[in-house]
Amino acid sequence: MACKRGALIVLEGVDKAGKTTQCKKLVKALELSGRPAEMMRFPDRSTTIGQLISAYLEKKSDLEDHTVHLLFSANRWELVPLMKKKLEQGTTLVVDRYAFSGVAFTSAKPGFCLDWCKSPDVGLPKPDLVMFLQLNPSEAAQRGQFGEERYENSVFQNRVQQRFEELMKDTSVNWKVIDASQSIDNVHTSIQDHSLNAINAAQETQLGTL
Ligand code: DGP
Repeated sequence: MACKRGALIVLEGVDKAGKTTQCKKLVKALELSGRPAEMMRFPDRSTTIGQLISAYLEKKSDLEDHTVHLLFSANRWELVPLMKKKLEQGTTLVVDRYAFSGVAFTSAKPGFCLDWCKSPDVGLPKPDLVMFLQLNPSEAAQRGQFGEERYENSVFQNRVQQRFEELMKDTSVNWKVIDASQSIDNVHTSIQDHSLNAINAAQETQLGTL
C-alpha cells in the first residue's frame, strides 16, 4: 500500500504573534508522537532568490514593489518540488508564513489589489490547514520593539492585519483563528488539536492547489 501523505500546515499572523516558536513546538510534538514532520519557512533566505529578498528586507537593496512581490512568490515556487516530495513521503510540513503573508504584505502597500497579489501564487500546493495567530497590535507591541527590517512598524502591521482579515473570508481555505494572547502552552495545545485533525483528514484527500 502507498504511504499516506503528510499534511501541509501553515502558521500565519502579524509580527510577534509567536509563529516561529509555535512551529518549532508543533514539529517536536508531532515527531514525539511518531508522526514525521519538518518545519519550513518563507521567505527561505538560503536560495539565490531568497538572498535577494533578504537584502531587500534588511534594506541593503531597494526593489520595485511588483518585482519584490514576484520574487517572494518565486521563492515559494522554487521549493514546490521539495514540498511535494516530502508530503508524498508522508512527512507533514509545518510552514512559517506562506502565500497569505505574500498577499497581505504587498496589498498593504498603496495601489495593490488582492486579486493581482494573489495571481502569482495560483497553483501552489494548498495548505490542509492555515492557523492565524491573532494578537491585537497593542499586545504585540508589548512583546518587544520591532527590529530594523522593512515592514516592521505598527502602521504597516495594522494594514497587514486588515488584509489578513479580508483573506480569512475565503471559505475555500481551511482557516482557524488562534488566540495568541494565551500562554505558549495553551496556544500549542490548540494548534496541536487542529493539526492532528488536519493530518488525519489529509490522509483521505489529495493535495489541492491554491
Ligand atoms: P520573517 O522572516 O518571518 O520575519 O518574514 C520576513 C518579512 O517579510 C516579514 O516582515 C513578512 C514579510 N513577508 C513574508 N512573506 C512575504 C511575501 O510574500 N511578500 C511580502 N511583500 N512580504 C512578505
